[in-house]
Amino acid sequence: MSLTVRSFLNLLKTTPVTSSTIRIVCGNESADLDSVTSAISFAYFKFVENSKDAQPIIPIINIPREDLKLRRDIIHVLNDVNISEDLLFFLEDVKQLQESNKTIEAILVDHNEAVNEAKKYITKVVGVIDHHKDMNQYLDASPRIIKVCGSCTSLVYNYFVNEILPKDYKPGHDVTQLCLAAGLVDTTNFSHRVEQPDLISKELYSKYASDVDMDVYTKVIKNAKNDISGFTARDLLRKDYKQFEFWNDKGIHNGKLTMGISSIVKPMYWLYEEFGGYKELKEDCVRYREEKNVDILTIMTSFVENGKFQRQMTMIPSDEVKSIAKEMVSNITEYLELEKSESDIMSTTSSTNLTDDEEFQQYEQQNVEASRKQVAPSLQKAFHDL
Ligand SMILES: [Mn+2]
Repeated sequence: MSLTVRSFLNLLKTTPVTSSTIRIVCGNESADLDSVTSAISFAYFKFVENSKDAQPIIPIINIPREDLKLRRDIIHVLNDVNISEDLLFFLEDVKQLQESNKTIEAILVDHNEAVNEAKKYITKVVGVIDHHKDMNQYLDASPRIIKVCGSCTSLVYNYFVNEILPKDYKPGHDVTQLCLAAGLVDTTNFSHRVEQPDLISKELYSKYASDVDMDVYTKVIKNAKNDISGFTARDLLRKDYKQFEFWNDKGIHNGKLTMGISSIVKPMYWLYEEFGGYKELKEDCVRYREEKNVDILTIMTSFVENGKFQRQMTMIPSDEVKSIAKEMVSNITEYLELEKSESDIMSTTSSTNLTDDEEFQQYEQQNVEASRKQVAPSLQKAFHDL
């Protein structure tokens, strides 16, 4: 019988770290299902490839342990393959390793440039597997696989199963299910953003986890992801959050602007209603923007309404960058097909008599194909081109 992912993680937890150099594999800071399962499966496959390594690679979830509970889809999928939270490693664990003077070499999955907190702990990036825009970093990393496709797990799974591991190797059901789960969610059961690597992995998944009903499992995971009952506004803002630094050569705002982008799976009017009205939600957003110490907090909502997939983009800039935010929006209006949206705001009762200062910069984003993966680089360009 092959080694289970659970027993691999258990082994990591019970093996003391003795070497002075330690290797981690780390997903991106949104810590979505793709990032988490890419990191775990990479570490697992690497151990299968060479179990004699004195110090196996440790998979890191790029958030504080406390924040995992906000990701019910991930908890659900991990639970399906018998992995509990106590077997996982988080930002605190990397911090601890760094504080004990370890050299930390990292493989990045589901992103190709280390940023923010994780960046502080990583000594050197030695490998990259990702499906985001290539930032042209770590050109000597090995592997260095960056390909456009729906799910990063497709790249990880194909790399090990088709290239690295022996021809007669049969991946276990649990590691297959982990990668498949992310593939299903990222491509809506292989119907959106599907590229060649996703199709190749789909073939393999059908072979090594043939009992999983892909359609049903997609729905189960999406339901778990959309279950945000009991969450506060702050919980929702930090549930799927990424932070960016934008640059401007002309020295506008001292040449630098920081932006946090929260992806949320409910429309803005739902948020107004759920969290006490327009003004109250705005206060929560401003507080979160201040907590993260960014110039602009942007909320990207995506949801299905009247059978139609829709997106909205809302900016909450600090007073200092309010006009910069407006200019950036006008730069990307055409690409994202933005339309100023008033209806939601005005239909909520507590929103009457808003002064201009209290107004949200809320837009309907008609270009629904553009997710944060595309929107963030376009905002960078908009700031750069000011
Ligand atoms: Mn991804």
